[in-house]
Amino acid sequence: MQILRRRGWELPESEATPEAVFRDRRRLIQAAAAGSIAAAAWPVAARAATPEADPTADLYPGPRNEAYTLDRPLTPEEVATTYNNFYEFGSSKGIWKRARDNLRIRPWTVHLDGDVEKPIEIGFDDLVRKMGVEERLYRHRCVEAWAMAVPWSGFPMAKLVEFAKPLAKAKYVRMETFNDPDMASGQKEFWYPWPYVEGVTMEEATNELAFIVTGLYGKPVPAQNGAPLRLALPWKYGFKSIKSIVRFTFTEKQPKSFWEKVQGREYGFWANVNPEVPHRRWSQATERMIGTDERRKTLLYNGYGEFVAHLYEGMDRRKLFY
Ligand SMILES: Nc1nc2c(c(=O)[nH]1)N[C@H]1C(S)=C(S)[C@@H](COP(=O)(O)O)O[C@H]1N2
Ligand SMILES: [Mo]
Repeated sequence: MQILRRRGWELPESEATPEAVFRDRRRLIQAAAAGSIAAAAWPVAARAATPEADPTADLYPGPRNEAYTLDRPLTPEEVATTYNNFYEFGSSKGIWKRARDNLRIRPWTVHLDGDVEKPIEIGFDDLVRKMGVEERLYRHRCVEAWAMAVPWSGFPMAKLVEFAKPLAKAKYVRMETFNDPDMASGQKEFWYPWPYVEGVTMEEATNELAFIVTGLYGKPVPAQNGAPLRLALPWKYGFKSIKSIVRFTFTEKQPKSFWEKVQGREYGFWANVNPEVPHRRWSQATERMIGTDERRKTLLYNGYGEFVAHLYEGMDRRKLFY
């Protein structure tokens, strides 16, 4: 039984907008049947996600994990779901419709392989039910100096690592996005080294902050934000948070990421947020909250030092931050 809880981004009851109608399934179906909701009148966020059709929709919203708090207001849902980086669907920020209309997420098989006791293939719906979901409020900081604060849902990456049963020799987790140029036209751009790849150390993967995202704003995560499962590493630049993952490979070798292959002098393996180390094209001193003109000072480790600073003690400071 799902208990309806009021959340910060939900509209007050008094605003009888199409959004409010959308949230009431029965009324929506009746209204649609009666032809009283024109598709164009649907709010952006409602069109961006179709929880009704999703067999895991009953899992959301999961219980909020209160250990992670924000220092700023949440980014509105219609902003976070319409301003995206997802190069598989194009290099502009406005690819959300293209992702929504083309990304097919069922069936979706997740592979866990490499240095593991035994390789596992599991369907996404089975995996998310096995892992369960909770909700966390996290900041997200893109290297292009924009930021957002959103309620992700999902499960700790540590739980997935435990399920995969890696061998002691595994030092890294390499992750891969789907590769399907017919579905994702950006992947026809042959100068990019598809598929998108990212990697973390085992210590990072099992740090409590590393989070496998399956939901956003109390619903299954929309296509454009990396459905059906993506990573959230809030202390690192956004490009580390790989979307639409199909494979987790445990390995002794440090993985070479998509952006490292594109431009190794601009994008490194560690990519920890640091306001003092500028990127070649963007100062990292401040950030703009998307949907606003507000600029904020960027924090070391994006403000998550208490959770992660110990992972990097004694390491070359400069190398860690690009
Ligand atoms: N597969 C894939 N994952 C990706 C990207 C991408 O282009 N492809 N972009 C990254 C970048 S640069 C950022 S900032 C975030 C953006 O996530 P959002 O669209 O949910 O804000 O996704 C990251 N993960
Ligand atoms: Mo980014």
